[in-house]
Amino acid sequence: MRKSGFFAACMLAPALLAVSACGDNAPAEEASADAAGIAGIEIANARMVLPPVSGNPAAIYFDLDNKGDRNIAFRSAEVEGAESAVIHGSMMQGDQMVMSEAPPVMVERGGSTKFEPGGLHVMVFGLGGSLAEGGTANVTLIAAGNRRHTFEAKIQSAGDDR
Ligand SMILES: [Cu+2]
Repeated sequence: MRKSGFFAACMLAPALLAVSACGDNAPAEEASADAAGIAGIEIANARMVLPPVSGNPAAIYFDLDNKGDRNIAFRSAEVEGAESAVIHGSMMQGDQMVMSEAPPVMVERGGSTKFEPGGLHVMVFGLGGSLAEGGTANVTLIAAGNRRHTFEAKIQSAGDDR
């Protein structure tokens, strides 16, 4: 009895160590989470491409890594200075590319996804004057429970490389 208790304790120890090792990293991650959004979410290469014709919607692309410890489903988006923003998916319909509102974008822990031309993107409607070429747009992705992750996207013209 005593012996099995001892072994049980030994079995537990590595798990406890692992948990406390994770805990050691937590303060830094949570600090940045408070400032910038959801812990573990990292955005790279974010850009907002202006429409070739003024008055049309713009599109936002970026690479997203989920380095956090849980899966996250992003349901919607907001862009400061725009009337509205919608997460769009693209698909081929016959020989035409069509896009429509995407179902929630699930990013598993440890996983990543790309918002890219011809695929997922954030479509931005009603661009205000503050959203001009060479500037930055404040983009917020919103997950279940109204957890929000805000990042900056460089604003570029339609002619630039996407
Ligand atoms: Cu779109």
